[in-house]
Amino acid sequence: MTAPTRLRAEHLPAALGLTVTTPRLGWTPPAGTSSQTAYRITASNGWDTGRQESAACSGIPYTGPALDSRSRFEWRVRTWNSGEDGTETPTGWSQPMTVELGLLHATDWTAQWIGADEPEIPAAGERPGYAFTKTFTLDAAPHKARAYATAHGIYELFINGRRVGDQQLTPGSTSYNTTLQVQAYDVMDLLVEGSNTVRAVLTDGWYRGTFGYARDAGMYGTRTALLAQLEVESAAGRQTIGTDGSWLVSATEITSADLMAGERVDFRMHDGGSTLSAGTAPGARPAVVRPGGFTALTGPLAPPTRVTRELAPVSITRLPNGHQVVDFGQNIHGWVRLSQLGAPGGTVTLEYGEALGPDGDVTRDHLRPHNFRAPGAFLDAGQVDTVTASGAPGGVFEPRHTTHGFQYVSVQGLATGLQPADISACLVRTDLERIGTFSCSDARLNKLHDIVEWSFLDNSCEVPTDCPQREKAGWTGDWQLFIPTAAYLFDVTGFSRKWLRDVRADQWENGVIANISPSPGPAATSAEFMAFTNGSAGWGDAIVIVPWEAYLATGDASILAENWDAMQRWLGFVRTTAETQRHAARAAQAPLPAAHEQYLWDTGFNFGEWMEPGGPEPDLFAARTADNGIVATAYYRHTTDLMARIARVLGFAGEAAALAELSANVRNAWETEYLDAAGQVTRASQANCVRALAFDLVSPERRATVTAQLAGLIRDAGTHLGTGFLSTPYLLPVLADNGELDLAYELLMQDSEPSWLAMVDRGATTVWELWNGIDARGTARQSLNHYSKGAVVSFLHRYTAGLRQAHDSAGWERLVIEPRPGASITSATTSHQGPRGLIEVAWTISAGTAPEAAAFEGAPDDGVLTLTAMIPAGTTAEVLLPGRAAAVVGPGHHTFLAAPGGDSSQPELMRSTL
Ligand code: RAM
Repeated sequence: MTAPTRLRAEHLPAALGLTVTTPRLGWTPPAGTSSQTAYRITASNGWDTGRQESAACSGIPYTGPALDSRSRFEWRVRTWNSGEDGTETPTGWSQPMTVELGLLHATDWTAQWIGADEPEIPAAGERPGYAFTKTFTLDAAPHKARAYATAHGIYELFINGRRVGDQQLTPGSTSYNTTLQVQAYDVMDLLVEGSNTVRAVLTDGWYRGTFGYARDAGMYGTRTALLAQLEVESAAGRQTIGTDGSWLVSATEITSADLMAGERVDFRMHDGGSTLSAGTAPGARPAVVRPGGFTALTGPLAPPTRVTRELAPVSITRLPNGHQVVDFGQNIHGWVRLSQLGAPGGTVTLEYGEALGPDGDVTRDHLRPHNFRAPGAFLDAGQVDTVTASGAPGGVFEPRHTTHGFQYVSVQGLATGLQPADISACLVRTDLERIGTFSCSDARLNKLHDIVEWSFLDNSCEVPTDCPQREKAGWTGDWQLFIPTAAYLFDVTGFSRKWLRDVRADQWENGVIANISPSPGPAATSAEFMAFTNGSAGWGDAIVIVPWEAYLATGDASILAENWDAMQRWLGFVRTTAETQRHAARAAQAPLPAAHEQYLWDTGFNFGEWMEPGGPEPDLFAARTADNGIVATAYYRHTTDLMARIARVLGFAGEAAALAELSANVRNAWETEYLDAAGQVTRASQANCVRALAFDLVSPERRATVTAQLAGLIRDAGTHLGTGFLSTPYLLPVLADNGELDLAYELLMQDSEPSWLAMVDRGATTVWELWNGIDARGTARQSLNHYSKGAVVSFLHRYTAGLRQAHDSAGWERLVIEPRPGASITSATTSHQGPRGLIEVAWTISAGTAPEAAAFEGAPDDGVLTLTAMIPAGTTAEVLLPGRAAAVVGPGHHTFLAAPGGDSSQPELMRSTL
């Protein structure tokens, strides 16, 4: 019997340690049903909703007995669905999902914050890991045991020599001043009656290690600390073992660990604590109890970080200098696992990089940031680990307290020849579920899709990052550009909610959204630009665009509600800036402002389009006073337009009307200021034309002129794109939507620089920050792993394969299926696991002689397009095929035939089954 599947609590597939007392539940209706008419939830704690007449399958608030710390229940759901003939049938009960709460109150903690006494703290990047150990006795075998742990730093927990859980980089990255995640673990299987040893290893991590472009250290504090509490239930009652002054602190084999610099391990210092079941380490001393708060502690909102994949080397090359260069064939984020450690006492160095220099060895030169403390100089790129073997058999090096972005590792100081089985690359990332796929008949486009996915896999560790090596930072602009693409391919709901919580926490008093979240605020960073560049159009607007996209993906309006206040404060900053400031150049031209100027945002720092191909090196200091009004005002329009729609969703009718009016005024101001009498964009660039069309900045009658201008600029550039960060995602869609589909495909298939396929042809395995990240001479420039330009693959999903949501649909309730074939592509297929179930679209074009074509009356010479679509329960799809009237279909499998350039009045619906 069918049953609902994919049960979720707070959008999470596993819910241990939640700290919300009314978790919202959801499920996916069974395939093969047309719509849900009612549901019933029952739970192990007696909660029973009874039959609820409702089509809702997500966002169902828990309404059972009050939940408190440690509360646990298993819930199941069954639904009633209407079948093909309209009759109602019940489903079976779903598999159960367990929800368990963590510790909700400060008073739940008997544990104390502890740390190591550090009479002298080594320089940042040189700081060792500490072990905290406690041996205790359990009077009886446990029947339930939980560990709750967090840290100021990065911790790993071991019980009786076995690692607790498979999460990495715990407690994860958040804005620590306001939010610190606590992990809850089921540790029953690790404990025994009698003597047990719990041990934690603690390093600097994001809390006090170096981090980001400027390599600042100590951003959240100068002392690391651990908080852990074990709660064990047995026949002897409940026993709690919490961190306190009775724990012992000792040195570890980690002689230094830093997220940017790398990790050094000397296995001769290994005290056995992670593998011995009992005993205290030599040189151990009592831990120091630190004052530490409990208010920032919280459970998970996002899935945890794990090693989700391992890659074997594709080649190992020994260079004349003895270095062995391992190529994993793929740019990846994480670390290596190395089991060939060399002679006892000898040190092996691992240098990680994305590119090779002319000597065939790893180069990190292109990843070195400017040193703002010494203008003209550069900082070290970091990413170097060392390991010293002890000679004990079975030693494995896996630096779990740092991460790197790399395709290659130069292994130095190892006399033995490395074999492929000796080393692998571990992908470390938030364990996001894949929910979308795409492929088509063109191998290079499939490769492009693949490298874009990899860039996201590599930049989704804890927060959406700009790049996994040089900065690893949660840049707002990058995520607002890429979330529509990411949300199609992966479930990024919890991941985005977690990040938005930091974005809100990091918002400035005046409404400015910090460029990077999590971040401790500009006062904690040394580089001047880290302060004045905040508040840029296209970056700050992430507070509006990201919740909006997460809402569209899920239909969960609470994501909008959570961020509404922060959106308003951001808009307040933009609006005040626009209304009270005029750009100096404008003021010099005319002392009195024209009426429309109150709607122009043309002052303050703006990144502008950022990284246009062939453009000058970005000058942040010049951008401080430059007039970027044409970009910033466009975002002012876009943000007010989205906020008007958001207000409508939230039921704020008055605000919606006011925002729509403001948005219309900004739009008119943009048109007045930035279009000339002939209707051309005055600051002619592809980016500005794209925005004019994408953000609806020009009157309908002027769109054709701007489209022609954009097409002209593209042709003038030899049919090459000329866009940078902000407008690249919109480039092909606006062409396709404005009658230039063929030109969109010409750009997509262009393979000379700048283009996406030039990256593919030059061997990219991830998307580059610069269009010429590897230039024609083969030299690497800047990061080779920035996903933003990869947002183009949304075009493949939405236009090539032809699956998108209807304009005002959220949660994939109403679909539009409209394949827009081009570029000699003969087939495409895409799938998306939406909140209501799996959506699949596939089409092929077969020649006029193929059987499908023969069956198709009047089969034209250019073949027949066969489209199949699977539509989940509770969903409708409008099917638009070339030259045919729209057809609306509901749940089920459908097959259509059409002529790619046909002119019949109806799509031929061949088959439909539920
Ligand atoms: C770079 C980052 C990021 C971008 C900013 C403006 O340093 O890598 O991608 O958003 O600059």
